Amino acid sequence: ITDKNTKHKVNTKEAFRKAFIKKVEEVSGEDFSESTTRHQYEALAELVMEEITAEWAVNNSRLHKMEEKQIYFFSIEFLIGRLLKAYVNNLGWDTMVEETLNELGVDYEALQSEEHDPALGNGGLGRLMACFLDSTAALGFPGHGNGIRYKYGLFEQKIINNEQVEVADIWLKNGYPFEIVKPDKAVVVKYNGDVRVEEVNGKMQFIHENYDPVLAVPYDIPVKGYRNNTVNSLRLWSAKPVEDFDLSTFNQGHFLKAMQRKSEAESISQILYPSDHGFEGKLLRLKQEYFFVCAGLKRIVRRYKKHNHGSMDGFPDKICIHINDTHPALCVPELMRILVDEEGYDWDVAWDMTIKSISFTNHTVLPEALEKWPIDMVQKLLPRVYQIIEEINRRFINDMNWFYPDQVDRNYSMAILKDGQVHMAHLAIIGSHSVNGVAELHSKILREETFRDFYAVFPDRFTSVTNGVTQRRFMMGSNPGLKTLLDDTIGTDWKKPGNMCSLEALLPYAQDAAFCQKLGDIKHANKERLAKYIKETQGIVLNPDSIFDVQVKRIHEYKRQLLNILHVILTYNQLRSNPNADIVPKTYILAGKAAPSYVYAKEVIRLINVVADRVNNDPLVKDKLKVVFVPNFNVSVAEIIYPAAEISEQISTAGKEASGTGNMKFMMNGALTLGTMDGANVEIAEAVGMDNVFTFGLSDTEVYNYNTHGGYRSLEVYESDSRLQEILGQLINGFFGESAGFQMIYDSLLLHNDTYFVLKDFAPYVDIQDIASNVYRDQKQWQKMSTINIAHSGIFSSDRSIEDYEKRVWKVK
Ligand code: 26Y
Repeated sequence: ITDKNTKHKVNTKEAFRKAFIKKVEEVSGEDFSESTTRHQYEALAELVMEEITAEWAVNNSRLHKMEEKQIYFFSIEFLIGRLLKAYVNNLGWDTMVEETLNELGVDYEALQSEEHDPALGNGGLGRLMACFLDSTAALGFPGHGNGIRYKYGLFEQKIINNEQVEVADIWLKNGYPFEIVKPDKAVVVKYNGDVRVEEVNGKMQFIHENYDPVLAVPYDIPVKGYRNNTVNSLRLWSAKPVEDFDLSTFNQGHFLKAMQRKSEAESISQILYPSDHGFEGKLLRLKQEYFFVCAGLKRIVRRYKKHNHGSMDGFPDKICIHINDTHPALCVPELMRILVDEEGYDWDVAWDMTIKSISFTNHTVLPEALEKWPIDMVQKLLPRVYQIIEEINRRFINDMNWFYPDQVDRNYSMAILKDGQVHMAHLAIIGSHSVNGVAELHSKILREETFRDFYAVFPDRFTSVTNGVTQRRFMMGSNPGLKTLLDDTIGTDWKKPGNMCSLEALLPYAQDAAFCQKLGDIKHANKERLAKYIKETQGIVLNPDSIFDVQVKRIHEYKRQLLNILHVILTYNQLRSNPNADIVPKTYILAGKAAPSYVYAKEVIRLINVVADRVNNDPLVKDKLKVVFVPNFNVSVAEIIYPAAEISEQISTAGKEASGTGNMKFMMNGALTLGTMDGANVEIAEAVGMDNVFTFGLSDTEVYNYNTHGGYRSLEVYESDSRLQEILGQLINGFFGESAGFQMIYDSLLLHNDTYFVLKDFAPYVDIQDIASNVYRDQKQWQKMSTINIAHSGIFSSDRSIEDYEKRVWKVK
């Protein structure tokens, strides 16, 4: 299992069995026969950690020598999911563990469920980082995460009376076995105060004084590569007061002040902001952003200097600082501050080093998600960093006016500081050598619309890297049936990191009846598994012979869960007027959280649940139509849902979804995409061919043209479609129960001109749904299409994304 010459203890089944029993008895203080699932989980987690930390130490000392270029992902979110099974699999322990636990009568699934799924991210952006960490380690690159150890992750979602209710996520309540706290590596982060200027030996010195110090304490989580000896790190910072006080020496006044200071400090890493596309501009959030930027850079610089004779020369050749959206954009002025103020470099040299070190990925073009901080807030909280931003801005505008004297207006529109705000995207672009979007279409929109002026000035800076997801978690791990079928059919090489494209060897089997039958059987078993989960958690009984049509993602207007549910209502209306209609039975599964302050999205959740209630309890529709809203969508729930899906709903308004990554997870599990030509759907369609996806709706150009010419008239669409008249009427006429009017949704579609083109795309959506259902009647055809999708899913592995970043951006090799 692992190299016999290392200090690893557990490398045979017999050794594992003994070690496991012993460990269970140690953690429980009881005989093995008395142990609970919790103790068994803790024991296995400890064994895994012992094995990994031994390798980790070897890795770290190799890394400390700084021979290879290191990548650091700075991200305000890392949505890692449960780790125990991933560690077991990556160690190559899976068979050994499964067999042994089975022999001991231990339920491995129940044991895994003891792990609280850490929800340290909102959705796509945070989950992408977790996939990237997995792939970076799998490919053997030294790459590490740097973020925040939130005490409370994303809220737990409950559905009560059809509405979303948020419950605090206390993920640390039973402790977390996969982190190691390193108090000796804590650093101080400074907020507020004044900057005093002093001249020392003819050089200006900027001294930050009277500041409020906060201690940043690192917690490291190992990132184990797939069956190799790479162990990288995810470092999450926790905020603490600088000094814990001695109670006895404090009088009453001081005590309260000290307590207040303590809780102010700790508040920084208290909670993850639960909004994934709406910028709020809260001071605490700005503190968070500087917190992990400052702490992370400090440690990286300290380690670099230690192994480079105290010098920062050559830093950009050995270190890549990759910033995940603009939340860590303060890396730019902070690295400048370190180089200029602390290391004494001239501004121009420092600027060159900074740009060479930093690269930036944008994850959304929605205007409401663009970060713009009030200047006075930044200036007060981060006085020296702000001065540096001012200087970066001044020089940038100067240069621009020098090179483009006739374009003063454009130059000013690109400023970092304007309209009383700090424009974080501008700071990130100006301070990086590489700017990328996350799918081809998205990158094109960045170049041609969102950042058009920057593209004109820095064409070489812009690139594109299409997202990817880790097949090790989202296919091999969550769909073992499929993994085994693929192994048996084309051999096991496709599982090697970076080698997923060899799944194309599957293509001939698309025509193979026996293979297709097996693929269908595996899907059916996965559907039964999901049905069982839903029965147990929600009491709803599903028909596993119906089509499982799934839309799971954050709830947002642009993702158009509303379009989906309007179509469900249409089907329901059709069945009510003709209960014997010859339709293919269908189960609609939706899930996702809404930001707590996003009232409209919460109304959509309520609508879905109200419709589900009505439909599922109507004997008229019997087995033909079911609607389920699965509460609390998170990584663990996702792992049960994707393998069971047959239709993957990816129906965002074209031009709005930067990439999507759920679309890729569905595809590699054999679901067929039903979607708009948006984000990475375009590349999925390209990969499998238009015959093997169901596409519909406006193109991004059509949407753009409507929007630049005053929108479209949703009322006209409504007036010409009697189906819509009936459905929208039902939203407000009490059809779904008196207390359940949906005036807000109704108004958005008809009075406020339907910003996201729901009505415009309704008819084509209904048509493509019908086409998909008809194809499903021909199971051979369906399994053939499914096989072709799996065969072409290799390019959507995050291994491929990481290799692209390596070649286009970091150039590690
Ligand atoms: C500034 C704040 C309100 C904010 C917080 C979170 C802004 C944006 C975000 C998150 C954005 C996000 O998750 N974007 C998603 O990134 C995925 C990974 O690249 C994409 O697949 C997905 O299309 C995109 O919506």
